[in-house]
Amino acid sequence: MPPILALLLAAGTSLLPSALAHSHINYLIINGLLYPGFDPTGRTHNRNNTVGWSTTAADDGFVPPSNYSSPDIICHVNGAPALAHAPVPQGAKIHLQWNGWPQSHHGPVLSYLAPCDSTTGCSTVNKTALEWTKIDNSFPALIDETPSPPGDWATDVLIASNNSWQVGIPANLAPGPYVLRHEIIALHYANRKDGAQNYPQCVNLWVHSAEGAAAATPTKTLSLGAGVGTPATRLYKATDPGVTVDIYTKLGTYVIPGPTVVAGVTPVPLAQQRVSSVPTADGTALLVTAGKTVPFLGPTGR
Ligand SMILES: *[C@@H]1O[C@H](CO)[C@@H](O)[C@H](O)[C@H]1NC(C)=O
Ligand SMILES: *[C@@H]1O[C@H](CO)[C@@H](O)[C@H](O)[C@H]1NC(C)=O
Ligand SMILES: *[C@@H]1O[C@H](CO)[C@@H](O)[C@H](O)[C@H]1NC(C)=O
Ligand SMILES: *[C@@H]1O[C@H](CO)[C@@H](O)[C@H](O)[C@H]1NC(C)=O
Ligand SMILES: [Cu+2]
Repeated sequence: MPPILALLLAAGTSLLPSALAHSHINYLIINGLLYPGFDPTGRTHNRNNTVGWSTTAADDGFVPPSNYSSPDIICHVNGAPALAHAPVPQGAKIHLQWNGWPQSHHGPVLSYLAPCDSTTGCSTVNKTALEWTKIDNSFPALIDETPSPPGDWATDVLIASNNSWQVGIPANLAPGPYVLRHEIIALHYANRKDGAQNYPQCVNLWVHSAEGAAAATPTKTLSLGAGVGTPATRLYKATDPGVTVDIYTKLGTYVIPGPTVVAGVTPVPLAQQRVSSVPTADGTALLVTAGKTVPFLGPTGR
């Protein structure tokens, strides 16, 4: 970015069109199959197949550090569970398609999982009781400050990947229903008081065992039972070094907010993020009816 642009940003001008455009997850792709996310800007949803949690963030906006202990940080403003779950084999990569991302909004890309009850799934879950374990922190979030700050961040990789991010589901993750909390923290105003911007997005998954050649070699199962993770309202503090940075000065290093990635899990490396992923068909989402998971076979209506 030219220094003059950085100065304008640092000075807080909102003349840049990109500063107005925020985003949400449009859809996910798992092994070529598309599952719809939730569009908060007004699209009508068939809730039977939408796997993205609903929110009232109609401006596609963010949650500020002053609200890090508010339930809004869990799954965005007034986040409420999706009815459907996207089925996903252990070890699969999930392609999360954002509806664009502004270049100015540099920052880390984070992903967490929280387990739900294995019979009732995630559609009726109490979001404040969810306990989150980090499975991806886009390390290194700050990729390159040369020739000058702010340089390239994980978000620049996301933009270069057609505004998408690949999240790996651990091959040894215990099968069952999970909420995936995927989040971008934009740092373009983090040099101001309460200036960082968190964009959390939640989707329901139902993890099942991989089959055939993709099956995991026997290894210790990753069980995210009670007490393993952290409630989202305790993930971050407004004083965290990773949310009080001035990205227009040379940082050298950057401390990614939140807990560390759970032991034994390797996030999809940055070098493998830049893949094109165009869906081949619509996926069949899973609903829980009378305590049983059933495929939703209706039209998906993206
Ligand atoms: C959603 O599923 C419920 C329960 O199976 C069904 O009654 C309803 O018609 C479905 N809605 C749509 C739009 O398919
Ligand atoms: C932060 O939370 C307060 C209290 O719930 C709310 O009024 C305000 O709109 C929130 N701010 C943002 C930017 O979401
Ligand atoms: C939801 O979970 C929170 C935290 O565990 C708990 O305090 C609250 O009572 C629960 N709400 C309901 C309706 O169960
Ligand atoms: C890029 O993303 C758009 C949706 O935002 C999608 O329609 C298009 O197919 C994607 N292209 C590639 C090459 O992945
Ligand atoms: Cu924005």
